[in-house]
Amino acid sequence: MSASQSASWPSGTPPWWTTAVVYQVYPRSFADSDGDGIGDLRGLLDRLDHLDDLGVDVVWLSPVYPSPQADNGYDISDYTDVDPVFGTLADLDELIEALHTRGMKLVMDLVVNHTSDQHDWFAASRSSREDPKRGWYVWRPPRPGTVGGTPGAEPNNWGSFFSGPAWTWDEATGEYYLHLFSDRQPDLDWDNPDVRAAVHEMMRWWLDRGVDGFRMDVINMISKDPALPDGDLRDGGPLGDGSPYFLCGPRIHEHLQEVHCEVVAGRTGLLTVGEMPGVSVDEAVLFTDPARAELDMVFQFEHVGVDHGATKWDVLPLDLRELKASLGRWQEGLEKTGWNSLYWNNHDQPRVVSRFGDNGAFRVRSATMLATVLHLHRGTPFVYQGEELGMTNAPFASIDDFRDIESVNHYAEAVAAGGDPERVLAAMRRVSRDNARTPVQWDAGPQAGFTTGTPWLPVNPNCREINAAAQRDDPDSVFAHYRRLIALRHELPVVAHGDFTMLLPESPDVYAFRRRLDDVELLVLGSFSGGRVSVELPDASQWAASEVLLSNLPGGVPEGRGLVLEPWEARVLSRAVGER
Ligand code: TEU
Repeated sequence: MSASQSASWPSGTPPWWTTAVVYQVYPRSFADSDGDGIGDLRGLLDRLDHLDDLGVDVVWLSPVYPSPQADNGYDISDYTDVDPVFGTLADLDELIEALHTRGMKLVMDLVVNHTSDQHDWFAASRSSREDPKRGWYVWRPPRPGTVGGTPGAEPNNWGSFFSGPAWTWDEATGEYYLHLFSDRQPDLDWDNPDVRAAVHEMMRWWLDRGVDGFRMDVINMISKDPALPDGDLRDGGPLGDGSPYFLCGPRIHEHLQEVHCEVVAGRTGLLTVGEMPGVSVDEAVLFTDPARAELDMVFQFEHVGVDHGATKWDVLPLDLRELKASLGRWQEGLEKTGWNSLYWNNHDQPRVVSRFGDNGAFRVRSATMLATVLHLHRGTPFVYQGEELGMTNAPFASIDDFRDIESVNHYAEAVAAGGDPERVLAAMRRVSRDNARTPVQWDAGPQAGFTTGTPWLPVNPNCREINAAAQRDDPDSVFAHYRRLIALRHELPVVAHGDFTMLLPESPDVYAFRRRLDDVELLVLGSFSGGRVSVELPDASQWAASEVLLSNLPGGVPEGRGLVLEPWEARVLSRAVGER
């Protein structure tokens, strides 16, 4: 039985987003129209042809709301406006209109696990213990028997994601507030019905304005175990891991069903995506089961953790078998119920061609191979700006070149703890989020055509070779290959809806799988090797007369080649099979 027959969609037909491709814009680094060195909405408006040419269906816009920018906009101080650095609400209205005219949709980033410490809600909440908004955030007294503000007096031992404790002492009111991220990002208390009502109202306000959905930031962290217990100690230090008490917490499904009911139900054509670090396949099935009315899809993290040691800063070499085991498990787990999102990159991940490919001699080949493997899975692919050009990690020279709060805090903490600065930096060059955030490389001119001013984060010097202008009309470019992959998903039902079977799970250098829908079968092969490899498939002879649907070799696969792959080659074969 094929997956399209087995998957259960309430209406009987798969939703529109099962054949869609999403493109993520990180506005700060996309295109700058006014020369202040920071990308903006008018810059994006000027570049919509690029997205149109690529053929994507949806734009996910990282936060453009007013923000002190402690975490580049993931610290919001006003949910219903646009930060002047990015433009105005009128620009945003124009963007919605322009995208809709071109047949694309706009999905906003929704950051409601926390606000900025500069949000009016938090200003009120911290003003006094009696303020009506005190209970909108998570305030707690010091640990019994300790003196507030002294080390170890925090209400529990949780560490924050951005180094240091997850609690900050407020001298004026004599309590601590919780922040899973930086101290500039206090967590909202979702147990408080007024908080939930305010969030629902704000979401409706955006939908009424014309946006088409939300990507929900760390949404599986909004429900905490009310006892806030200590976590197991991390790395032998004083801080504990609170994740068992805040990931997919006790009321998470209830809260998301309420969001669906209060905000989404009754509207059509929307997309809701939950970003969920640490989510399991079983939880993801619950979140995305259409019958439960929670979310359309989740952004999971398992496959981007395969090269992490004890922390993300301990970088391990890629073991392809683990990557396949992980993605294969998710394909299988969400085959009958629910839906996967597919991604290699976003604004938090290093560039995939530098991470899992070869960003030297085989940059184009390995970038197109990685794209092929990902886009031929079942799920909704997400392309992060610059990925479609094969952009690489950046050559950061010293700590002064980094801007990201996570990286900057990590360096300070690791070096203070006695770490060798050069080793700390070496890891940061590989995994820092700033790798994803260098400006988009539009052309070979000054500042890569990103800005007429000084960019907030330096342009990668490889922009002279790697840029959009050089690729747009080149049929062998990374850009052209992404365009073909996106078109394939739109044109071939087997790509969107076919079932998925992983092949050769034990091969250390070949990624191979089959897709099948009705009488069409695809074989997808990707080489993760810099040498030639032979693919040992038991049914190899059956593919001898098949059609080459897609190849990343200039000129295509040579006649009579057989199942031997060139370095970093990707090949998609198609054949007709008897109806099952
Ligand atoms: O990220 C969630 C998250 O947990 C991680 O990806 C985190 O950014 C970090 O890389 C862990 O090492 C989301 C946003 O995508 C991120 O940009 C924000 O900084 C974070 O939430 C807080 O809003």
